[in-house]
Amino acid sequence: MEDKKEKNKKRDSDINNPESEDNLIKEGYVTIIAGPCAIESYEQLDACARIIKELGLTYMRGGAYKPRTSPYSFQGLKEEGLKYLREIGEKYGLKTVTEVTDTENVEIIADNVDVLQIGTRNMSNFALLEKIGRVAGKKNKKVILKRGWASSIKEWLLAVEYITSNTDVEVVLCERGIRTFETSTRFTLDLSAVPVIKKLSKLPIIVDPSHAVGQSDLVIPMSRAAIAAGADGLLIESHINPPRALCDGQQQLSSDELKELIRQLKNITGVIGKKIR
Ligand SMILES: [Mn+2]
Repeated sequence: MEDKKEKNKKRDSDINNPESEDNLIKEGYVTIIAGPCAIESYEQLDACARIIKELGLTYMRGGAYKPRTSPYSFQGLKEEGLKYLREIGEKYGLKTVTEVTDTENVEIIADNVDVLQIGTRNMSNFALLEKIGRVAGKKNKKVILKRGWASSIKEWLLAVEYITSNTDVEVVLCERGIRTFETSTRFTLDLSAVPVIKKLSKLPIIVDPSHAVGQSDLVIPMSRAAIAAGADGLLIESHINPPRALCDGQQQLSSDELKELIRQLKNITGVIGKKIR
């Protein structure tokens, strides 16, 4: 572990180079990545992007390939969704994040977005992690690695090594809740992971409260807590019309709720000496 800490330390100094606008995580900033669970149409994503830009944010998320628990659920617009994400990202000057679900779609996703996200179901898919590391390194893309919902922090940090084994690529961890006996939230958001990761490694860590709690009214308080705990950013699901969303409607913030979230977070970031981007 010691060698890796040194390696991550070195990488961290590159990542936090305040001169670089290209970094997903910047020192002194909280990076808020907002956007819909799934890209449903050009118009839907365009309307989401307009709000995100108005709020002064830098990154937009949107799912094109959707790994769903049920094979009968909406599976995403796939290549068509990637095209919308790229076009709308360019239109508004927003950087883009989407999930990679399979070794088959790594290249096409890397050709269309800025950040490749690895979901909770794939944290232990080591062939996929290695391929994403290789492709992201070659094409100069960033990687978000979500924690497996039944994975320990040690297993999570070891998964990073599969991504970085053959390449030097910016990896950002994302805590998204773990499975416990508690049923009043979708998962249990393990916010202690934030300071633990800060203690064990030099990797940046963001928090996804949306999938952790699974209910939109709990997203704002847990977002506040995540930032106060030292998270470098948030991954937030937001939708122009959550009740009509094709997936995860109950946990996506409406445009007004997203605005309220940013307003409240500015109070916290002001106190801890950071800015929102
Ligand atoms: Mn979702």
